[in-house]
Amino acid sequence: MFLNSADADFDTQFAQLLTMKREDSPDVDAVVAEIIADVQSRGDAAVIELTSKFDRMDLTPETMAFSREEMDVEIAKVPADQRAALALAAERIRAYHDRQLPSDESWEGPHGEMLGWRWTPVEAAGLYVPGGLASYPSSVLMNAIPAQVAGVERLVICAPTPDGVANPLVLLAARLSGVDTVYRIGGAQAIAAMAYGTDTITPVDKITGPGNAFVAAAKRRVFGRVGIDMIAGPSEILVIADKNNDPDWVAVDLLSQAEHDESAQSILITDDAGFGLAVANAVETRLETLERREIAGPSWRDFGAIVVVRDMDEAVALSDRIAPEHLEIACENADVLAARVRHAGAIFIGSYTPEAIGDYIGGPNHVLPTARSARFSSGLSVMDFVKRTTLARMTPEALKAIGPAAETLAKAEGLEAHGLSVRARLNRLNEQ
Ligand code: HSO
Ligand code: ZN
Repeated sequence: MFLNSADADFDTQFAQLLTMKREDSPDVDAVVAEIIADVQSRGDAAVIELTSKFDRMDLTPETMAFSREEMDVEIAKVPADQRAALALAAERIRAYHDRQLPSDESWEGPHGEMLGWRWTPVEAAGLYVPGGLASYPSSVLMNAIPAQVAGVERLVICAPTPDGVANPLVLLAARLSGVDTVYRIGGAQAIAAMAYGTDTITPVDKITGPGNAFVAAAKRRVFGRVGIDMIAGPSEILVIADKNNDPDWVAVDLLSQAEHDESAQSILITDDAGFGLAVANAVETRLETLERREIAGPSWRDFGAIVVVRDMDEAVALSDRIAPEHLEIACENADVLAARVRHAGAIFIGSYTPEAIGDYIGGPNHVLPTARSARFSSGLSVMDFVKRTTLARMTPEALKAIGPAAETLAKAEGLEAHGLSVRARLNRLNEQ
C-alpha cells in the first residue's frame, strides 16, 4: 500500500492502516476451559493423555521432564558456531538486564516516620516455549535471563516435543539461562499444569512466553491464579528512513518482521517518494527468492505500507500514532528524532542497527508490546519478575501528627474499627 501525506484522503487511509484487523484468532476458549478443568481435576493423568493426543508422545510422570543426561545428549548436537553465538547472546542479554535491577528505598518522613519499599523476586516462574516453526531459542534467553537476573529461585520451561523431537538449541538456551527443569509438554495443558500444579509439576507464580491461540487463551484464564506477561500479537516494524539509505537494506528490514507471520505488519515512512518506490521494488526482488516468501509475501501485500511524508517531523508524529513494536530510524539526526519518539516498544537508531540485532544479540529484550500497546506498556524486563513491598514505620510523634486525619477519613468512609485502631493508640499517647 502506498500512502502520501499530501493526499486529500490521507487521514482516512492512515486511520485504516492503524485499525486493520490483522489477527483472526479462532475462538478456542471453550476447549481451553475444559482442558484446564481436566488438568485441575486429574493432574498428571490429564497432561499425559492430552500430550499423547496432541503431540503423539507417550509420557509417564518420570519422563515428563528431560533428565540431565537427556539434555546433555541433545545439547551435544548443537554445532559449535551456534553454541558460540547463543553464548554471546546470553552474555549480552544478561549484561543489559543486570542494569534493570531496581533498588530498595527508604527515607524519613516529616515526623520522623520511616517510609520506603523493597523489591523481592517472584519465587518460581514458568516459561512457555512453542513447538514447531516458532520455537525460538532466542526467546528462551529473552524470557529466562530477566527472570534469572531478578533472582527467581525456580525457573521451569514447558516446551512441547511433537513426535518426541526436541530442539537442541532450545535446550542449550535453557541451560545457559539457568532453567532448572524442562518439561516436554505444551498447549493449554502445560499452562494449566504450571498454574495449578500436578503431582509431578510444582506450580509456579508467574508464566511468560509466546504461544498459539490455545496457549494465549489458557494464559488469560489462569491470570489471577498466577501472573502472566502479555498476550503478544503478530510482529510489527516501522522504518523511518531518508533517501541516504540503501533501499535493499530497508527492504530486508521490512521483510525481517514480515517473515514471522502472515499477520505481521511492516511499514516504511520516508520523506522521499523516489526512495519509497525503490524500497518497494527491492522488497519485490527479495520476495522472489526469500525462503519464507509464502509468509512474508502475504504479510507485505496485505498489511505492508510505504508512507511518504513532507518531512521527518511528520514521520515522528505518525510513528507515535502507530506506537510500533519495533522502530528503526535511519536518517540524518536519527538520535534527535529518536529522542522525540514517545510510543515505541524498542528503537533502533542509525543505518547500522537492523532490528534483527535486537531480536538476537544487542542486549535489549525482544518480547515487546504489539498492537499499539506501546502506548501504555513496555517490553519484558527484570521488573516483570520482581514485586515491590511497601514499608512504613510510625513513631509516636508521627502517629500523633497524622493519625487524626486517618481517623477523620475512616469516619467518612463509615469504617469504625479503622478509626478505633488509630484512636486507641492516640488515647494512650495522650495519657502519657
Ligand atoms: N521479532 C520477534 C522475536 C524474534 N525474532 C525471535 C526472531 N526470533 C518479536 O517481535
Ligand atoms: Zn524477529
